[in-house]
Amino acid sequence: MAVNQEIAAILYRISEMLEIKNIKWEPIAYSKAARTIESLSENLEDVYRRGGTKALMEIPGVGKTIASHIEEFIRTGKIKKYDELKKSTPIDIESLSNVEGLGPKKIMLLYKKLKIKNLGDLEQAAMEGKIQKLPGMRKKTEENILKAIQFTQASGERKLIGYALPLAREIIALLQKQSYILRAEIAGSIARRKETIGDIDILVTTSNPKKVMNLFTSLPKVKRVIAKGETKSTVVYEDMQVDCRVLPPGEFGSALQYFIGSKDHNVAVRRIAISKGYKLSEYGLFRGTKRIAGKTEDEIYSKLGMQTPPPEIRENRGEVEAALKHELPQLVELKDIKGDLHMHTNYSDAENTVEEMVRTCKARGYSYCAITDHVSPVGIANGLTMAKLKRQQKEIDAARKKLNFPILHGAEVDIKMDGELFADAAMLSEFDIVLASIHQGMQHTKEEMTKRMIKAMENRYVNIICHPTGRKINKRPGYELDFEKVFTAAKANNIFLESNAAPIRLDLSDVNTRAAKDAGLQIPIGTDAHAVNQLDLMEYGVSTARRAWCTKKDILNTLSLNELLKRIKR
Ligand code: DGT
Ligand code: CA
Ligand code: CA
Ligand code: ZN
Repeated sequence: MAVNQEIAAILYRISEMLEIKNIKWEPIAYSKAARTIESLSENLEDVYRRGGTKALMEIPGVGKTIASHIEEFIRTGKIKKYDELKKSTPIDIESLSNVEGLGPKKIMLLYKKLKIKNLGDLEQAAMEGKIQKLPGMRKKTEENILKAIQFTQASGERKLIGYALPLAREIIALLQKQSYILRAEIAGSIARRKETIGDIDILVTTSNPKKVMNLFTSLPKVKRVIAKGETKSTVVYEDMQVDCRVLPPGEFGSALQYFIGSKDHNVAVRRIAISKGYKLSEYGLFRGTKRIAGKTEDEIYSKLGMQTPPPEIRENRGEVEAALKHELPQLVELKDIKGDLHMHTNYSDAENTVEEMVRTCKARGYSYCAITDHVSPVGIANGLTMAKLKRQQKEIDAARKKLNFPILHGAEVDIKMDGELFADAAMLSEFDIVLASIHQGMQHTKEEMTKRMIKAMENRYVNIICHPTGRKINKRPGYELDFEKVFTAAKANNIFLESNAAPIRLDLSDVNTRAAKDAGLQIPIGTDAHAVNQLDLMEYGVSTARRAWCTKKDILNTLSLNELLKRIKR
């Protein structure tokens, strides 16, 4: 979705929720602004970059409050008011308004008369013929609702790993609390840490399958039970479909091997099994009818003469061959990361102070960090000016002493259309480390974008290019680059290409990270944290690096501070 459409959709939802709360006037203001924005020809991000909230307020129907919501969305990808309203509204408006033909008026009616809060309630009421009896509803409305529910459920897009993994862990924790559950593990694409997830797969061994199925289908966040069987059930948990399978302990390893996937990996492994006279399935590794392995994955891979590949690389991209030769790489781990090189504070567009960010880095066990606030065209993202920079220097110095922790004073500087930076040498020379990013003007050709990026790399103050392709997963593909040229220029100028750990970006992607590594580049992983809790996103950067076959030495910020400083010197 383009940003205008995304913002308009949220404003509509705010309007609907306010209306359901019986609030006067405000809903009209929100829906009016949403309508204008929907049909606006200029991109809101561009409007904002051109003239900040002032320019936004020139859009008809956009006042101070809505302009500040738009600003918030552009900076953080969220609108707090929306999240708060969602929390305080008993009705799942988001899903209900996705049903064609249901507007706020009808949703409110359904809630008042039939206590309908979510899609499950709606479907039930429609099937029982209760909806056609309401004023203004007809038999046809009811039929349409049932059809629309089916479509809504079928067309749900893939979710970001950053959304899916915490949900999966939450379910595992709830299952593991039960004494009758011996093991509960995540399988499927989440185990492989793919950037997007279709559905969550969970495997369980238990002394009591029936109890597990009852528990799983009645977990607090289950919105709908799609199927409930003796050993397999499927539910919609929050906004995700989840499969849960119960297995006997003797098959747990073979089931894990099968359901972790990927399908392509499994096909290749099964071929190895056949070539050795075995048969491999989710039920075990068999010679004839005799099961010779199945309890653990290691047992199976070892009988096949293979190492067990870490789930992140099971994509049939060479791991099967390497495992047969016992030449799998020792992949980088979260504990190898010595510091985070990309984070923001309240000096630009983030929430926390320098001290709060640094304290959290220290508590994570890092041995250094870099504070990298925005230097952007005037007024945008509230970036650093020379005066602010000087103040920040003092504050960072004080934090270094107070917390006894090494802090690199860095900046994230915008790359202009012509490849020049939005900061001059006088400013750039003040920093210990300089990150450069493209945040605007991404609609140019591959050649132009490549040229622009290489120009920025040639700037002698730059060390790291952030989120190099500018993609946002499920939102925009990012611009194209001639990677061969970019890698060559990076090496020639001692520039590093970031692997941005924010789940919406994961940029470089796994595939591009692997290409960069193969070209001989070391990769810095940065969280781009805009609040202390986002420093936790490091794990997604690490899993992407693992999917790219990176070892510890392939990752720049596994170096000690001294080594790092030597390494980035230009
Ligand atoms: P997703 O859910 O689309 O993000 O991706 P996965 O990989 O989790 O796929 P899913 O949930 O359909 O199936 C889980 C795993 O089960 C998959 O990674 C491999 C295995 N699997 C599923 N269907 C097949 C199949 O037809 N053949 C083989 N060999 N394995 C399969
Ligand atoms: Ca799955
Ligand atoms: Ca599945
Ligand atoms: Zn940033």
